[in-house]
Amino acid sequence: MVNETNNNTGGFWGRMKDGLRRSRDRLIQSVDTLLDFQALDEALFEELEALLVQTDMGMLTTERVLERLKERSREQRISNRDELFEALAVILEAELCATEPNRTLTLTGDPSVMLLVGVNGVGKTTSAAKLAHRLKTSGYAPILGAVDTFRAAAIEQLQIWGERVDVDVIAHAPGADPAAVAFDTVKAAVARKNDVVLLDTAGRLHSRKNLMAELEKISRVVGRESPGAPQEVLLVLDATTGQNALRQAQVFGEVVAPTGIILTKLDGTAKGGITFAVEKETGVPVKFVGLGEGMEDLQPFEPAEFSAALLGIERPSH
Ligand SMILES: Nc1nc2c(ncn2[C@@H]2O[C@H](COP(=O)(O)OP(=O)(O)O)[C@@H](O)[C@H]2O)c(=O)[nH]1
Ligand SMILES: [Mg+2]
Repeated sequence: MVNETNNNTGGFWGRMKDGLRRSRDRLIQSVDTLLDFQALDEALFEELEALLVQTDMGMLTTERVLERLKERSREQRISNRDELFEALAVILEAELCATEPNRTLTLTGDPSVMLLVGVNGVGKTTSAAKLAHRLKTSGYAPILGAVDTFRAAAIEQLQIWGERVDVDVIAHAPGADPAAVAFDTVKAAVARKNDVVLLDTAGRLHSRKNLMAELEKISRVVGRESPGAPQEVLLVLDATTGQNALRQAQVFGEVVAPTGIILTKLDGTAKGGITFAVEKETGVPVKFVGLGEGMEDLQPFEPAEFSAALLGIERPSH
């Protein structure tokens, strides 16, 4: 299944650990020095606060998390660095699970139609292809639609990916009506017995009104061809853009109703904390994360693995 927990992701999540390394190493030194004196004092928590804020976690979340860590360090008499970081990872995980977000993809449609939306360059096309690959590997029969008809290069890019992951791509000429491509892709899916339709949309944010009209038309047209479609509207956000990603989430949240977020480019960024802020501000669950440019580099979001990787530690066994 697509969202099932894979315990073999150490290497994958490991790619996230580099981004924060320098500040974490500095923190670890401070922790060790302070622990020599057997005291978890204010200065240490201030450094931890700076570290978490630096990940773009947001002030409110950071403060709440550190309050809990203080409580726990008193209760459990935390006396070494590993215990402290493990306790913090467990608190971060709990923070991401507090509202019990539904992170699974809806795959019950006939076919299930998924729209990938987001501004230019965030990784929509790449994520559509990676998701197609992932679904195919899990036994589904996906098909891709080149709904971004704005540039010829965008269509070609998806076609090249389609060949690479061995998934059919439905495309029209550049400049064609995006909704017509969406419609044809769903029709092709029905005819070819594809059970998942992945639509790679354009990312122009020329105006909210136009974007809304275009995405509404696409939704209406695919809904006519397949009842209940689109089952998913996946908002793609680039983690390296920090606060900008947050703003994009807000804008798109006003235009469409995203059912999930794909957070890309978490490899090598120190801004992974944006995950917390994005979920808090939008109420939309992060369903997948991108940690590289290859076809395998998209994984279901796993709060425990993610929280540990953000702190650069192995996943605590609890
Ligand atoms: N490092 C890294 N690069 C990514 C990731 N996802 C996408 N990219 C790169 O980001 C660039 C833009 O991606 P693209 O899919 O064309 O974005 P789009 O304009 O939203 O369709 C490409 O060079 C991708 O290879 C990721 O998870 N990690
Ligand atoms: Mg694209």
